[in-house]
Amino acid sequence: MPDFSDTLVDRLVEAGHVAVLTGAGISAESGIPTFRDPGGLWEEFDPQELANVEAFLDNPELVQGWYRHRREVVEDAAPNAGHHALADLEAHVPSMAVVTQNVDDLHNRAETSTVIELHGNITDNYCMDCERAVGAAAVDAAIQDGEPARCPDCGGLVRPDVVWFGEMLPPDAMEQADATTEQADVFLSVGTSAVVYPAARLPVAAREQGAYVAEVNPDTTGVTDDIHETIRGPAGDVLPALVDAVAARQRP
Ligand code: BJW
Repeated sequence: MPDFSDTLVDRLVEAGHVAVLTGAGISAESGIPTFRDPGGLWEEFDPQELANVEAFLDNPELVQGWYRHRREVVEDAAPNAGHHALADLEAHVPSMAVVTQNVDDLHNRAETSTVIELHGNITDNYCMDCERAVGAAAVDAAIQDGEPARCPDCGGLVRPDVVWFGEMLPPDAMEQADATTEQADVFLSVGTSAVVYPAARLPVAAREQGAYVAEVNPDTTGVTDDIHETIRGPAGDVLPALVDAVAARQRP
C-alpha cells in the first residue's frame, strides 16, 4: 500500500481546486522512456545535439528522424493506471487541471478534461517559416526519401511542435498553468525531476500561495525539500490508491 498521509487525503476531500503537474515519469509505465533516469533518452542521446533549435538547423534530418521515432513510440503506447487515476480524480473534486510537461498526448487519451501542455505535443509539426501545421504523413514521406521535411506551401523547414531549451513556452499554456497553480488547494507533482524551468517553479509557487503540495516519485527531485510530502513509488501504483482513498472517505 503506498504510503501517503491522512492529511493529503483530507486535503483532497476538502479541496475546491486541485492542480497536478506531470512529467515523463508518469508515462514510464506506458513504456515511454524518461529523459534523465538511467536508460533514459539522454543517456543515449545528447540533448545539446537534439533538443535545441541550433541542433535542428545544423542537422534537420537527424532531429526530424529522432522525433519521428519517438512519435511512433508514443503512438504505440497507451495511457496507464496513473493517467487513468488522474482522469478518475476529476469525479471526486469540484475542479481540477493537469499541467503536463509531456509531449505524448496520454492525458488527453486518458480523457482528462483539462490538460495544459507546457512543452507542446509530439504528434504535431509546423513550418518554421510560415507556421502552418504540417501533417505527420508529409514529414514521414520526406524522411523516407532521405530529405529534410519541408513545408508544402513555402518550402520552410518543418519542426516538431515541442519546446526546446532556450525557447519560450506557449504563453497561453504558461498563463493557464500559473492560474491553476494559484487557484490550487492541493498541488500534486507527479513523475518529474523538477529541474526544468519554468515548470519546476510551479510546486514551490503553489506552496507559497497556500496549497498543500505533495509529489509522487520513486526518487528525490529538485523540489522534494520545498514541499509538504513525498510519496515514494511509481505513479501507476500510488495514484489509483490515492484516488480510492479519496473516494472511500467521501462515501456516506
Ligand atoms: C517516475 C516513474 C514512475 C520514473 N512514476 N515517477 C531558471 C533557472 C535555471 C535555468 C532556467 C531558468 N529558466 C529557464 C531556464 C533554462 C531552461 C532550463 O530549465 N534549464 C535547466 C535544465 C537548468 N529552460 C528553458 O529553456 C525553457 N524555456 C524558457 O524558460 O524560456 C525562457 C528563457 C529562455 C532562455 C533563458 C531564460 C529564459 C524551455 C524548457 C523546454 C524543455 N524541453 C524538454 C524537451 C521537450 C521536447 C522533447 O520531448 O524532446 O522537455 S527538456 C525535457 O525535460 C522535456 C521534459 O518535459 C522536461 C522535464 O523532464 P521531466 O519530465 O521531469 O523528466 P525527467 O526524465 O527529468 O524525470 C523523470 C522523473 O520521473 C524522475 O524524477 C524519475 O524518478 C521519475 N519516475 N519512473 C513516477 N513510474
